[in-house]
Amino acid sequence: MLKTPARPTVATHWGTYRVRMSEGRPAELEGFEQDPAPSPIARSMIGALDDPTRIEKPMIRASFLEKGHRATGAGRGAEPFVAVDWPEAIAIAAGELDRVRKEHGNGAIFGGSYGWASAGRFHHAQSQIHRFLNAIGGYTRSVGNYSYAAADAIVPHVVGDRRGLVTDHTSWPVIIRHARMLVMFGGLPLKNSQVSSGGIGRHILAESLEAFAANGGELISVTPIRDDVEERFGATWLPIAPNTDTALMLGLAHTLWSEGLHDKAFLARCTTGFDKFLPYLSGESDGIAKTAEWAAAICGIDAEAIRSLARRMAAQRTMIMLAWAVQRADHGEQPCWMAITLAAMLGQIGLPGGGFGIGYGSVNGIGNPILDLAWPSFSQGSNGVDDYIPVARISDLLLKPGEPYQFNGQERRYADIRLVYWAGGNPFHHHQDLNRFLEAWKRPEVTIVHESWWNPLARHADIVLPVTTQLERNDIVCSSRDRLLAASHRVAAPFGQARNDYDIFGALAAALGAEATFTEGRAEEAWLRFLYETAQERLAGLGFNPPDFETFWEEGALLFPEPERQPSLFEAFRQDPAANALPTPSGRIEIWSDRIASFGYDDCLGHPAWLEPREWLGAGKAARFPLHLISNQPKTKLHSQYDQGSHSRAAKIRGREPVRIHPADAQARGIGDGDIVRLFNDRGACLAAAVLSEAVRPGVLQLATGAWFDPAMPGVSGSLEKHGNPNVLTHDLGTSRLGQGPSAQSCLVEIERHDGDVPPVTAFDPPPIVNRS
Ligand SMILES: Nc1nc2c(c(=O)[nH]1)N[C@H]1C(S)=C(S)[C@@H](COP(=O)(O)OP(=O)(O)OC[C@H]3O[C@@H](n4cnc5c(=O)[nH]c(N)nc54)[C@H](O)[C@@H]3O)O[C@H]1N2
Ligand SMILES: Nc1nc2c(c(=O)[nH]1)N[C@H]1C(S)=C(S)[C@@H](COP(=O)(O)OP(=O)(O)OC[C@H]3O[C@@H](n4cnc5c(=O)[nH]c(N)nc54)[C@H](O)[C@@H]3O)O[C@H]1N2
Ligand SMILES: [Mo]
Repeated sequence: MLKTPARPTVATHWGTYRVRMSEGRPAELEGFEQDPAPSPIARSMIGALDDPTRIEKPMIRASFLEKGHRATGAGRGAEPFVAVDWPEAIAIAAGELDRVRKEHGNGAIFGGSYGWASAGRFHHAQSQIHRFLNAIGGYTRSVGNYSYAAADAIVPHVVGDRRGLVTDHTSWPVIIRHARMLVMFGGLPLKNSQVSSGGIGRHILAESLEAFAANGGELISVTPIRDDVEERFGATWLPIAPNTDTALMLGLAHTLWSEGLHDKAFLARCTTGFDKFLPYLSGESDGIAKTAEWAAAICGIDAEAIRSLARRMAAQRTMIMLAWAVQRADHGEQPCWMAITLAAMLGQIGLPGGGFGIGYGSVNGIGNPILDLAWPSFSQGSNGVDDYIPVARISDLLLKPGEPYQFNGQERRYADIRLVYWAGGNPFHHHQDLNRFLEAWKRPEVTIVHESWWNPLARHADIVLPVTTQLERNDIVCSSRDRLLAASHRVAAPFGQARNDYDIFGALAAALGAEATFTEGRAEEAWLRFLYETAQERLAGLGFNPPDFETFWEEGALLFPEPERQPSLFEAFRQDPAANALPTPSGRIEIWSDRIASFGYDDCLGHPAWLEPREWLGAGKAARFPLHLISNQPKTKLHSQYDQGSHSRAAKIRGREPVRIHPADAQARGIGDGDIVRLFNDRGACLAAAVLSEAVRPGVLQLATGAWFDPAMPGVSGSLEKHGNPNVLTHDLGTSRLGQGPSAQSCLVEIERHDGDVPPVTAFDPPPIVNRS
């Protein structure tokens, strides 16, 4: 077995740490010496190794153990569990997988298993589960993500691929040197740049913003929440009404056009369709000129401020940045398309520090200068089923088998799912309208889950298989958004009977006759050596000389230098649009798209447009639910991970998630600071603790995601959620038929003081565990 060095390293989604050991146990995770801003999220990790929420043994829901898949799904989340030994758990799970694939075909297994799991190339739960399910014949999968699904659909129609969204962002060093102004829709919150999927060498956002500001650069933060940019960076705050960014951008575009400030030469050379967009902008086609006044009435920002901003954007090198949150809303495709259109009108796309970029403040890695190399990964094999859903259509999938739906120009039908297998994600965290999801989750015959903790997903499963945490196994960490190659050392023995995902899938594969395909005869160490050697070879191709595996394992972390060449986004295209044509139908940036127009969608037209969200402050529904709820990412954890940990719990108020409210809105409702409040709408209700704050725009509430779902009546859809999980309030409608992305940020609610009895939070109490009857 691989030896853990005396000074071990742990590499996580929130950064790299050196472990101070004491008497053979981890005592503290200390920030990596090359990281200027280590994240405190890691503080929760050691205490959670053996806290009361840990799952000790394989567990089966009581009635499922008795009746198998004939047990009603209605008991999920409400029933006690029975502990079983590993051989029995593997036999039951393998038996169900085999039955379902034989009776209904592999397409009846849903293995999308969306979620962040843990950093690490080998113990990557998504790769593990997909490789396993592929080895036994395949599964219905999910495509896209909750982060930027709408952008992922629209951006490739506009620029041909995912440049500026997923890859090729202009780097921070280039922005610092050349940009004079950043216009940031959704701000650049440091809280979010604590993390990046797959691992982090250095946290770069704070130092980049400092350097930009020190250079005299100007920051404009367009967001409903002031501290989306920290005060010390001196940004100007434009407190926009949520979900109205497209209207504001149209107002800016109208100003540019009406004052002749748009770059006609760039539009002619590098784009297509401005002529078809212009009648909409000018109002010639619909009688509504998208003037600054028109925009002001929608977005709540003064018309003169809009005009002045447009002029300043045209007068200097300006980068338009869009947080992913802005598109996680009804018609989330539109602000992406309109941001690119606005950048095209400014004519700075392809120039250093100009143009646009999506996601700069959303995770640490966007704008990080990376190496031109593909890091190795654990192969998933190939899927014998080619059916899929857009990831956020999970409730529809389970509730509407066989029904048709639209997705990006296709008519598709939902599969008939009998078995759901989840490892490395938490849909009771990530999905919208959890009361609806709870009903959907009762539908399949079998649900199998790998978890380390009794979180809401584990509590709602039939078969719960306990897995190791990152501190309990060895791994290799490298991310496509960083220059880090790190070891993550095993610093603790597995808790109870917890096993690695790999070993669980290996045992299942053996039971189902697929062991050789799944393991290729390798155990953990052999896989790590194989992955390292692949990385070594590719790094050698770039002229680096990484050490042998033993030295690497001892040192723990290698951080490679920034590449010298850092081209700006679309630099080559701008220089020669014919030779470096974009992979769009026209070869250019498409301000009008024939292809999208041909779909005939009224929720995504042939050009970017202001399409009213179903829920926003201007909607009729605001008469009953007058506040716009922003459920953004939590500062003290990653999603629901480590909500039970010390760092997350320290930020709760009387055990509940804080909800920020403007003092005027609080006063109108008799709500005081620290009061327990009830947020509600037609879909559900939750309790939270009020924090009065002028950092939120009037009319807006902010309740971060991540509190473990804690219904007053377990298993009963619609009961009061006690802990502060905003997804009992959000709606479960796709952004549009084009993107079908999650639209959590379009959500109207009302809030009231909760007088009387306050039910205790029970999210961190494990479910009842009983003896076999
Ligand atoms: N209202 C609202 N909802 C949202 C969002 C929002 O902005 N607003 N944001 C959305 C976004 S962008 C995202 S990405 C999602 C995030 O949703 P998820 O990624 O599903 O959330 P996590 O809490 O990270 O879930 C990961 C789970 O994997 C488990 N895990 C960790 N390591 C391992 C492992 O090695 N093996 C196994 N088997 N399990 C492991 C953890 O315990 C945890 O339960 O939430 C979405 N939901
Ligand atoms: N600490 C921590 N960091 C994280 C995560 C986490 O769970 N914890 N999750 C990671 C993941 S998976 C992702 S996808 C990213 C998500 O990154 P984002 O989606 O960018 O993050 P959010 O915090 O949801 O939103 C950022 C800000 O956008 C603003 N905003 C919301 N709606 C609107 C709008 O309509 N218009 C405008 N102009 N602004 C709006 C809100 O004020 C919010 O604070 O974060 C990542 N970073
Ligand atoms: Mo995300």
